[in-house]
Amino acid sequence: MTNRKMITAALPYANGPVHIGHLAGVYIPADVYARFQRRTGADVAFIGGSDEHGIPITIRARKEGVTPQDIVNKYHEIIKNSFADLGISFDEYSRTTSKKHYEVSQDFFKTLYNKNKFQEEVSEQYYDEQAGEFLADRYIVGTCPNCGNDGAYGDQCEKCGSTLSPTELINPKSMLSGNVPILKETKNWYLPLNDYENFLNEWIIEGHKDDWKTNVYGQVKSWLNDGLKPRAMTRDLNWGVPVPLPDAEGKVLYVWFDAPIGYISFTQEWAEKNGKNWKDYWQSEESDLIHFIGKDNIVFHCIIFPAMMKAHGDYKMPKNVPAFEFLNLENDKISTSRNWAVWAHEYLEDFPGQQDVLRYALLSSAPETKDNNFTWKDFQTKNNSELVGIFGNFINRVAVLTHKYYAGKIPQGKMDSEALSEIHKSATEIRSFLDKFEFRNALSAMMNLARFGNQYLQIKEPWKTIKTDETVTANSMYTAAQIAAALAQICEPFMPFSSDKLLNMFNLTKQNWQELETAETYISTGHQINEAALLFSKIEDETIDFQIHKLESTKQNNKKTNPNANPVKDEIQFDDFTKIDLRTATILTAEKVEKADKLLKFTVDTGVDVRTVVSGVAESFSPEECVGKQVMILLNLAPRKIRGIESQGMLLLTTKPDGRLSFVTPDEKVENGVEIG
Ligand code: B3M
Ligand code: ZN
Repeated sequence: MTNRKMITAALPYANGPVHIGHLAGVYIPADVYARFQRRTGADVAFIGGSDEHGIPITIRARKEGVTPQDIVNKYHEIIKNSFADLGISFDEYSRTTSKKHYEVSQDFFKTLYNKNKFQEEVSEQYYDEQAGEFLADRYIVGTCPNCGNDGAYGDQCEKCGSTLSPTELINPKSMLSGNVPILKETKNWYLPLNDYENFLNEWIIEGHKDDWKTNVYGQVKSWLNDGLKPRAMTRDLNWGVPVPLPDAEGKVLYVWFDAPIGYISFTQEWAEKNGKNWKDYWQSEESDLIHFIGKDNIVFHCIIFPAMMKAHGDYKMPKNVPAFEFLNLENDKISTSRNWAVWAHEYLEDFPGQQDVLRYALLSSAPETKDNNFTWKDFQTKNNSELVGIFGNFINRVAVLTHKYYAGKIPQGKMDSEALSEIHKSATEIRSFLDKFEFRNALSAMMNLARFGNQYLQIKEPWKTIKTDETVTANSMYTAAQIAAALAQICEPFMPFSSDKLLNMFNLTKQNWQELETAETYISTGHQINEAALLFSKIEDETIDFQIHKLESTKQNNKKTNPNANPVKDEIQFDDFTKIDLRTATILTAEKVEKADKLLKFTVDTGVDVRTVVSGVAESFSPEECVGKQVMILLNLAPRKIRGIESQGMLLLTTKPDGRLSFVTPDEKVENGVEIG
């Protein structure tokens, strides 16, 4: 195990905010790992950035009528701020539209080109005649030849995970115009992935059968068993890194060629700012390269990018690619397009100062080996019974009682040997689990120490023994303080904000991890602690109900065929409906209302009587247009004074697409006074 860690986290597409699925599946685990490695004293580069050339960006730009650069500028900032606010401690978070990235990715491409690693191929690509452009893989949708999924994309079927090329799709359609695309000749540069099969088999299938996660190993194995094919590393698109060749007008680097190189260019940006040599992290045997990704990115990080680096020749292969599965939300797949998500920035607005609650909840239900599920109820339970009830309760008792009995100074006492071994066990287990990328087990190992501390106090009851036996109490409180101080240290990778508060409360500085596994003391006798402060607060039912309601209205909105339709009002019973009296009626006279631009005063023949009704239609109709119209009236609405006129009832109106009002009318003349039901 080397002591230099080059840690990358998948570059989120800057076409929308990040959500809890991204956080659970990539960014929080990556951050836990980076923070932990720093605590072991490793030389860590934790690198991330926004992926700004993906097709999802041009799709969103097209939808919003702005440029792709407008989209990425907006979402790069939102994403970058969300990560910072959630304690995702990147050493560098950059973006693939940076000048440096263009230089590095073009240079990488030219190196492969000059080494004749590409095959130039003229092929037929799908071209949308109406849009006047070649179609990126993601712009072509059709039926997956493997599983029949109708929403498969030209490069990948998200349902069965298989990689596809556009011509394999059945009934392909252009996402730009909806038309059937034509095949048109064009030249691109292909990386013959098939040339790397032996290398990949030897490196991964032989070399990593024991230390790579089974979900990753299995996917790579099945791809290699199916045999690899040359893959175009350039595209006929207008948004991306231009291909640095004279005969490549109108072509850009394939997004999955340039994006992983972002890890390298961002490392170079970081290294230049910090007086480091980037090659120590990417081209040295002394460095472990670890890619944190979601399972839909396995092929790109275990096959395509390694093949690119192998072709280049100067790079070291990743030591591990601990891809996570997917997180569902309330038992439904998280979806940006359906807005079925808990957005990181919205969480931070709704739960200010509670970053660690989300980190803890997502880590405890991390989709490490299989898809998992996030529910708001579970989030509330994790906070109230574990963070408040166990962790926070224990810490608070230690701090409050230390102030109460010893004026905030750690008493002279004897360490309970079982407690000391519990601390060592927790720190050692966390290291062992994190070395294997087992985050849920590592989190439990941390929480088990808090549980032990809570039980220890429950058994020792210093609040009772203080009355009878000072020595016993001092021993208990000294031991409890050691446990609390150790927790302040070991919770940092998981809950950095709470760790900062605890280190401040106990007036401590960060210790090296190895020390935590063997130390005899974690806080010295006589050490003055600061004021006790609550770490976590109970989350009430109404707070959770609000979030659940928000999702419910999203669900309703998703069913809407007309996006502008307002949500359904609260349900009523049939008896409620029978109370209203709707009738046909005819407007006899119409006149403007003095000093009221929107109002007209009508006399209306309701079949039951002739009455006055005031209606807000003056901006949509002249009085003359209304006379003789047959309309529908709510007859038994209590009379209301409107601008001094008693209006008896209400005419039913609707709004036209241009915003003007129109009367709801029977589709042919009927008698006045006919009931509508
Ligand atoms: N932009 C994220 C995704 O496929 C993709 C990752 C790039 S990492 C180099 O959702
Ligand atoms: Zn499929």
